[in-house]
Amino acid sequence: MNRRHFLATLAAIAAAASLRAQSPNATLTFQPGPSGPTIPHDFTGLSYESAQLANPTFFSAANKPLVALFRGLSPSGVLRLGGGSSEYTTYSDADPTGPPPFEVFGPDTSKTVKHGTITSALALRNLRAFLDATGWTCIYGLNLGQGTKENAAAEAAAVTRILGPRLLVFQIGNEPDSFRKRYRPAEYGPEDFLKEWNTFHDAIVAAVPTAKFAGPDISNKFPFLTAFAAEAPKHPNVLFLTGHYYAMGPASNPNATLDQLFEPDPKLATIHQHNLPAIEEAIKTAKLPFRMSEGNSCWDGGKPGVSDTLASALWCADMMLRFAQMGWVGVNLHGGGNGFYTPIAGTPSTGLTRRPEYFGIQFAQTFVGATFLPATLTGAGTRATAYMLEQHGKHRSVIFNKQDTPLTVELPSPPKGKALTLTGPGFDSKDGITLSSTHLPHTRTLTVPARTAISFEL
Ligand code: BDP
Repeated sequence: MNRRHFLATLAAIAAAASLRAQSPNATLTFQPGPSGPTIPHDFTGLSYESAQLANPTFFSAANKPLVALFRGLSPSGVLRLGGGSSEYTTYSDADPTGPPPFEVFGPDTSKTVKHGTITSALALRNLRAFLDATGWTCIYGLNLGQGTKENAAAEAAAVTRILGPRLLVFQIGNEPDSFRKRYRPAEYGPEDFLKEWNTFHDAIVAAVPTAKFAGPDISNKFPFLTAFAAEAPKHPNVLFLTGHYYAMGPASNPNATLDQLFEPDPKLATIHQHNLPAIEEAIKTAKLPFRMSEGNSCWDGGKPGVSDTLASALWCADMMLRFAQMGWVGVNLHGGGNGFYTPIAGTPSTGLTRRPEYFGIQFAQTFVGATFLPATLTGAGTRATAYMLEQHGKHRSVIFNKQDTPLTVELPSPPKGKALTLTGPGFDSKDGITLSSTHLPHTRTLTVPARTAISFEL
C-alpha cells in the first residue's frame, strides 16, 4: 500500500468511526411510574476488622489523615467493625500495656486469626473521638463464634457508655451461617443460631436495656436470613437486617477476573434469581430495611489487578446505586491494611492512600438524598447501566460505560450544566483515576467514553 492509499484508508476509517459515534447505539428513556427509594444520608459505609481495634491509635482523632479520608467519602457515613477477626477478639476494661501487636490489620483472609486480639476501653475512647471527628456512626460486631455472653454484655456496656450517640447498632457474630465445621458442628443450622443469638441478646439487654441490634450479618446461606427475619418482630430493638455481598471469589479462583466482575456475573444472577427474592421476603417478614454490612469485589482479601483498579471503582459505584435502587439502606465496603480491595490503603506511619475504589464510592455518594425515577437503557449491551434520579428538584442521569469502547446514547433531552465523570487510563489502572467535572455538548446524543461513569442534569 503506498503512502497516499494508506492515508486515504486511515481517513475512511476515521470517518466511519465518527459516523458511528454520531449514530446512537443506545437509548435512555424515562418510564412513567412511581418513584423508587431515596438514598439515605448514611448510605455510604466502610467495614474494618474488629482486630484493628487492637491498635488504639488507628481509629483515633489523632489519626488526622484517616479522619480526612473518611470525611472525604461522607459527612455522615457508617463504620462497621466485625469480620472474621471479630470471632477472635475479647474485650478488656484495662488499658493496654506495651505496644500494639500490629499497626494495621487488613481483611481476615485466613478466616482463623489464630492469635486473637484484645479490644481495650482506650481503643473505644479513641474510636469515639474518631467518630466525632468524622461525623460517622458505628455498627459494632460482638464475638459470638468463640466469645461468651458475659464478655459480650460487658463489651456492649462499655461500647454503649463510650460511643454514646455514635453507636448505631450491635451485631452478634460475623457470618454465623459459616460457623459450621469452624466454631460449631457440621449440622449447625438457623435454629441453633437463633437460640444462641437470643441468649446473647438477652444478656446484652440485661446489661444495656437501650441496646439496639442489626443482623444476621450472613455470608450467603439465606435460610439464616429468613429465620432471623421471622424472629426480628419479637425484638423491637432490631433496627435493620444485614448480609454480606462479595461479587466473586475466592481470589484464587481463575474465573475471578476483571471481565467476570462486570458481566456475565453468575453471583449477581444468583442474587437476582434466588437471593434477591429471599432478601425481599425477609424485608417484608421483618418489616425492616436491609443493609449490606460487609462486601467488596472479591473475597479472600481481593484480587490483585482487579480489586485495586479502575474496574473496581466502576463496579463499586454501579453496585452502590443498584443496591440503593433496590431499597437497601446502606453498604459497607470491607477493607483495611493493604488488602487488595480496601478503598483506603497503607499505614499511618508510611502514609494512607486512596485506592481507585475510593473514587467509586465518592461518585456514588454524590447521589445521597436523591430519589430513583423509573428509567431504561436499551440497546447498550450488558456492560452498560443507567439510572435516573431526582435530587433537589432536578433530574440527574447516570450512565456507566463498562466497555473498552465509547458508548453513544440518545438522551430524552440534552444535558444541562456540567457533568461528573469517573474514569481512568485502563480497566487495570491503579493510578490516574479521576473524578472530575466536564462540560457536555448541548445535544441529545451523548458519547460516553470507554471505561467511564458519567452523571449529569437533564
Ligand atoms: C468475609 C470475612 C472477612 C474477610 C472476607 C474476605 O467476614 O473478615 O476479610 O470474607 O475473605 O467472609 O475477604
